[in-house]
Amino acid sequence: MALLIRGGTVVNADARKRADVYIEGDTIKAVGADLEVPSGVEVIDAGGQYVMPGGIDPHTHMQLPFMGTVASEDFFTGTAAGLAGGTTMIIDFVIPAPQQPLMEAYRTWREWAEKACADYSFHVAVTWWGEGVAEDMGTLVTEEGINSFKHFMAYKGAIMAEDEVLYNSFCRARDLGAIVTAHAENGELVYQLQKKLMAEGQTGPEAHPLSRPPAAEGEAANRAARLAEVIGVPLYLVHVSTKDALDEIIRARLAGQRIYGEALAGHLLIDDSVYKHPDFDYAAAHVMSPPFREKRHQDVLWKGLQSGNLQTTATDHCCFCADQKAIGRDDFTKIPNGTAGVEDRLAVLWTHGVRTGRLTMEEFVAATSTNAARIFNIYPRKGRVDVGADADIVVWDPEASKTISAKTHRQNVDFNIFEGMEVTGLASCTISQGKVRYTRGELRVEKGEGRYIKRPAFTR
Ligand code: URQ
Ligand code: ZN
Ligand code: ZN
Repeated sequence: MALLIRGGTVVNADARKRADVYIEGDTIKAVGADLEVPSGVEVIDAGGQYVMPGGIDPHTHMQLPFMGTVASEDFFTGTAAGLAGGTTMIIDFVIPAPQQPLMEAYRTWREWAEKACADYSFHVAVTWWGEGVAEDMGTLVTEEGINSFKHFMAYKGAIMAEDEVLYNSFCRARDLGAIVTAHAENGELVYQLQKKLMAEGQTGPEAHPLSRPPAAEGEAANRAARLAEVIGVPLYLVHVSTKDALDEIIRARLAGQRIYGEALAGHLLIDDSVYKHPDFDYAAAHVMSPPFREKRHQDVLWKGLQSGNLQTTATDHCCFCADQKAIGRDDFTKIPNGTAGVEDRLAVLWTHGVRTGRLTMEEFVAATSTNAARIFNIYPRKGRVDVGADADIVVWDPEASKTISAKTHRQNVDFNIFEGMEVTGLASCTISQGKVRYTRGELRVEKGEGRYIKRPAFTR
């Protein structure tokens, strides 16, 4: 199977150039102007379009069992929706229950992900410490190609990792040449504020952001950064949503610490006014953690991306339909946390990033693909349009536009946090493993075509 992408402008994180791209099998074989290729090769006309590395979403939760229910998007529908939006790889999360062997949970998630139609990998969460955890972490790194371990500092009574767990896991990850990642909110503070708000009769979704103030994120970001500094392990903070947390990253980076930050497309564009909406379903649909914030944080996050203090963008795609969100109708602490985004991330960031001048095209590529590949050690196999790289490519039509809506999206959820948003800049064709999987509105996917991508440990 061979493909020629003709007439486009190739955009990588470091440069752009007018070039054709020739693919054989699942690998890019040539990149250059006016390529001569064998006859009979399928040609994709990329004239007037950009040819970029397929998006990598480093933060998704397909079919996650969480807060008494299961996320409505599974690995097939979620990776298909990603392909429709130009994302060709996800990094999801194995989240063991406390006391559950990490390898047991890992095998379960691997089974679930078999149905994926695009490439995937996993961060493995360390939700407890004890007999076998260190050993399983070792097996995951040396045999399963896991090089990142997640820590939830929130969700007390469920998957929250206390400092002792953080300390032990961070040390073990360091010794294995792995990176640690963290959901940085002070879970005890959130738990106490939730109790206080409920006792005061504030039971609706409007209380959700009140229980998770920016200070709760800033404290945990500092604690995670300080632990990582003393222990000597690289740290990646997921869904950085506030100036408070970003300031901690900047402080640590200025001190020479190896620390990275991720911004969600939602946190860059949606503010906390959504929780004041009178309709429960609307407000509850936006309940995720950390919550959408006051507008002032959005400009800070955009500046974080522009300055390189935040390196990646993601979606934290974790879908719950209205009937699931209604579990928390009388108690906001029981509303399953999570929102969607895997299909819309690139179009939203192109429209509000590149078209506004906040990001150059190269910075867009870095933030949607290349930096995640670099940080999680799969670059340049992923995250670059170049000879020898995987043929995961998005042909991007900068003039195509649409209105985002749950009525038309491919995500398996009945709500879209970007509902009604006009976006300009869309994937016209998405290529995964050298095959056209999406073209001009048509998905050509089959369950099981996705590959599990191993990510090697970092050389010490
Ligand atoms: O915290 C996370 O990242 C998971 C449980 C998804 N939910 C959320 O609200 N972010
Ligand atoms: Zn989280
Ligand atoms: Zn998450």
